[in-house]
Amino acid sequence: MTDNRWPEGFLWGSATAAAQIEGAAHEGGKEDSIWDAFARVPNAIAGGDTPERAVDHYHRMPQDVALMKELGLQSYRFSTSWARIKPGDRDPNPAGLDFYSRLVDELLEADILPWLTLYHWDLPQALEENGGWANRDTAARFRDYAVTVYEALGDRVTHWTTFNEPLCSSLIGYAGGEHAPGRREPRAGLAALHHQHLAHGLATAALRELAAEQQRDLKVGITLNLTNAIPDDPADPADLDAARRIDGLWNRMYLEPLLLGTYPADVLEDLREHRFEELVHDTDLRTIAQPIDFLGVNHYHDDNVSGRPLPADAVPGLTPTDRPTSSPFVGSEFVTFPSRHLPTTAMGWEVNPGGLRTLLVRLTAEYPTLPPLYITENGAAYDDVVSEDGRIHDSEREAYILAHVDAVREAITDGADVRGYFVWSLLDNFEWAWGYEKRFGIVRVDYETQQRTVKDSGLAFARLIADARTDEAALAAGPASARV
Ligand code: IFM
Repeated sequence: MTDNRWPEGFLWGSATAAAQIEGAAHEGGKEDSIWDAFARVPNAIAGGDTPERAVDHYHRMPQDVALMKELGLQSYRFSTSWARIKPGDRDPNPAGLDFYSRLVDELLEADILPWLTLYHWDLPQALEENGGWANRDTAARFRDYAVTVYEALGDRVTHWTTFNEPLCSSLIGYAGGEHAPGRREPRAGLAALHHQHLAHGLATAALRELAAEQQRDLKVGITLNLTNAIPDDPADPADLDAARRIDGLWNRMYLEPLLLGTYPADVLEDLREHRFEELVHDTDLRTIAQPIDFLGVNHYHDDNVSGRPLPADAVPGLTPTDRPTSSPFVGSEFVTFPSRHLPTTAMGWEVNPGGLRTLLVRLTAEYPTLPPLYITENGAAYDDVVSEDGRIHDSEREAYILAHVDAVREAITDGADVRGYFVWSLLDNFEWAWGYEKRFGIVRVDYETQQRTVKDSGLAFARLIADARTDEAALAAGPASARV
């Protein structure tokens, strides 16, 4: 580290996901994803909201890219919709590919690095009808989809993420039931977990082969949502064991196969009744543990966990709230037990920037083969108010972002190799089972008019980027020009 506070080339960006912003859910050849179908299930989504229109990014993409440029973003992390690119997982859809091709061109023209995620939870519904991620064949279908996207965009996109937060699209979607496809089948959740790992490995290998053939620069990785599982009472063996189990199920079941080529023995033991090992074929772990160029880390909050019996007001499932929440695999243990008396966001999530620093330092210490890290998501939902001056003075979100950015800087000082930070999210958007009720954007969207207004947090983030870039340029030019 130098006195400009950030390592050279540190990347500043913002992130979104296709189903959360695009809208045009049945336009341009796109067919149902599991989220379109899930939104039709009564009471699955708060307020009966759907991703049908979202924030209309499909039609407003050039203006949205102009907004990114105005904010000074160096990179934009977006996802492609499988159901738009290969509706029903059939033949490639030229209109779908064309949308992403135009997006990439627009970004490059604005000098913004496209950072592409292939899967941010929106499986084509047709594949779900064939078993979805519980069906091993879906891993091969994903590899073929990845190849289609690479063939269309690989000449211009260098940074590829296979999966975003597979925990959510496997265990929460197939065992917890709170996310699409809304299944509550523990064994299907575990099958989805393993098959998504396999899909990651197959796609990574295929992309590497194509890039090598064409002598292209390729950076490929995966994004995990990682937590610190904190025992509610560190002196209580039941709480300590609950913390071990949550850490195992939510962190190590992802990190270890991907980075070490093994599944954690203690978790397999916990899951004995589900016969997890039977899902793992001979060469799978070798396929899964392909070297990756980066690990994306999404972190919003820690999880305070306890092994004490569930109280009467517990809510089933995995979504952290301000009430105790149970997990389908940990028996009576519950998480996000709200006893730490920390401030919380509108999601009921604790605000504790030190947790991000701890997490990054822990990863660095625990995984010697860890690739460079990028914070691919961090941010906060708050109940924004539009002031009389038309502005959104979202001081809590601004403070949240700045404090977490500081925590990243501290982790770097402690030795973590973190190379970038993407704030979640560029725009207010469709927050999955919460619908449009929870706003994470640094840019407000008026859902009636689709008007965009940069919030104070967005302005602060833009200043932060500008300062970091000025310092970097000054440093490159020599000490005389350093910012005061
Ligand atoms: O909106 C989501 C995103 O899609 C995945 N990570 C967490 C965000 C906030 O819940």
